[in-house]
Amino acid sequence: MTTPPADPTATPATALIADLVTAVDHVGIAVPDLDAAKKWYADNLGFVTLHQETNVEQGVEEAMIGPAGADASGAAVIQLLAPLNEESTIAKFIARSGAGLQQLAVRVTDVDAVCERLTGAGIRVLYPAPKRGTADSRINFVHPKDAGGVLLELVEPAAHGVGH
Ligand code: KFV
Repeated sequence: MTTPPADPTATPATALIADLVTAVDHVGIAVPDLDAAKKWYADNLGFVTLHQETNVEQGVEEAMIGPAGADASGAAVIQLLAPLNEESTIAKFIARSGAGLQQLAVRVTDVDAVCERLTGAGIRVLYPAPKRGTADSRINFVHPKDAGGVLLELVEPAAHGVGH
């Protein structure tokens, strides 16, 4: 069964940030060994590495993986997150919960406006101003305690990128 593309004009205008959210961008998985995780997804799902970088501020070596072409189409992908050091939020996460799903990220058109609206509604975002994310995106996070137990990332892609 195929699902028809969503009609943006059909989105209820009453939702807090509905007009600013365009897609599920990625799910982030905390992994202790990036190369081993990439190999597992390549060997079993045929996923390729679409992008890889080190983000020192976030304490991660990360790889965006998915079906070939997922980056061009803007489809949701998987972000493998390995800790750079013991102080990394990913190291803390793995120590507490083990490897596994660490975050869900949604793509937004204006992360500043999103954060302003969320904060105004009493929903905690982690940073007073967005930080640099994957491929020069601008990111912030909703605290997991204010998002049903899920760390929710808000991603505004760089102007030169499709998504991710
Ligand atoms: N998911 C769900 N619950 C979580 C959680 C997570 N990822 N991390 C922490 N918690 C829960 C935790 O179990 C605890 O619950 C509570 O939140 C506070 O934990 O019922 P409990 O036991 O009280 P803390 O404060 O001990 O946790 P801590 O690890 O110190 O901080 C949590 C948090 C969310 C503030 C921290 O992980 C954070 O600042 N995360 C945002 C940055 C991040 O995750 N960076 C790595 C990914 S970089 C990335 O995604 C990039 C670069 N990108 O572009 O996409």
